[in-house]
Amino acid sequence: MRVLVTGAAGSIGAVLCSGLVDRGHTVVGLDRVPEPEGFTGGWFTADCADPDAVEAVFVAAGALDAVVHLAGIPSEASLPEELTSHVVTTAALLDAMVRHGVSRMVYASSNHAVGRTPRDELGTDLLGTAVRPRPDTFYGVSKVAAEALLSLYVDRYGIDAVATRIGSFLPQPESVRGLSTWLSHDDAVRMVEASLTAPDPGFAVLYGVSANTRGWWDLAPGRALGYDPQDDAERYADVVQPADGDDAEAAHVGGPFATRQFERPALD
Ligand code: 15L
Repeated sequence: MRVLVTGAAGSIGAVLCSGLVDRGHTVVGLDRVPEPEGFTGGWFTADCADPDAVEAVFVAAGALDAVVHLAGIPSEASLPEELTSHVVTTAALLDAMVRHGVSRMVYASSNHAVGRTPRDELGTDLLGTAVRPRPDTFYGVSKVAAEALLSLYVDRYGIDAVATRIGSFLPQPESVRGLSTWLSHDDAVRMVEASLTAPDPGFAVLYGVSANTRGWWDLAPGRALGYDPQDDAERYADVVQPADGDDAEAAHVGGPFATRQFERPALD
């Protein structure tokens, strides 16, 4: 497939671009920063929040099969900043996709779309995707809103869109919470390739985590699309050091984002 990857210079982007190329796909990178050294494939430097710039990228890029949209602030900021970073960028890309006949988006949503879900409400159950959106931050709110936008465009225009609610994307888990939330690099590539190639997903949501023994999220929606995670954070359990904040982080699935330190007015 010929895939436009936004946020291609970021930590997830770099891993996915090389992983998709290794699997035989052609990758076109898009980021606000210039092409990283060693990148193989086309590159565009532009801001996805600028619809004219996005349109120019689609014109210059030529035929695309799909967009993998990773670009966006990966942490908490004010509500307007988050909405621009996640919702406006998604809208600009979706509009360009409709104009240019690109029929699939794989979207980097986040576990923080449901991060305010209390762990004690789950008991021993896994958290599925047919649950109330329960964001823990303005970051999480904007991910929920971006997912809603995908749903609208799937219904209006018949495109396919897979929202991947990513856990903790790291080379290896670094905290006790991470033993539940880790997404390995290799599983991230597996997840995105499955989301790109699953036949007719329509609008779908999956949890982007590895097959962690201590996982909290239901992997069945991902497996239904062909995402077959192979890694398990448990193999790092002996090297992860307990920390003071572990109990506070364990109260909600969003961990630190659901703690009081993130509480602030929306427009500050
Ligand atoms: C995310 O979605 C964030 O982008 C990242 O900064 C981490 O907070 C990660 O989730 C996580 O929950 O570990």
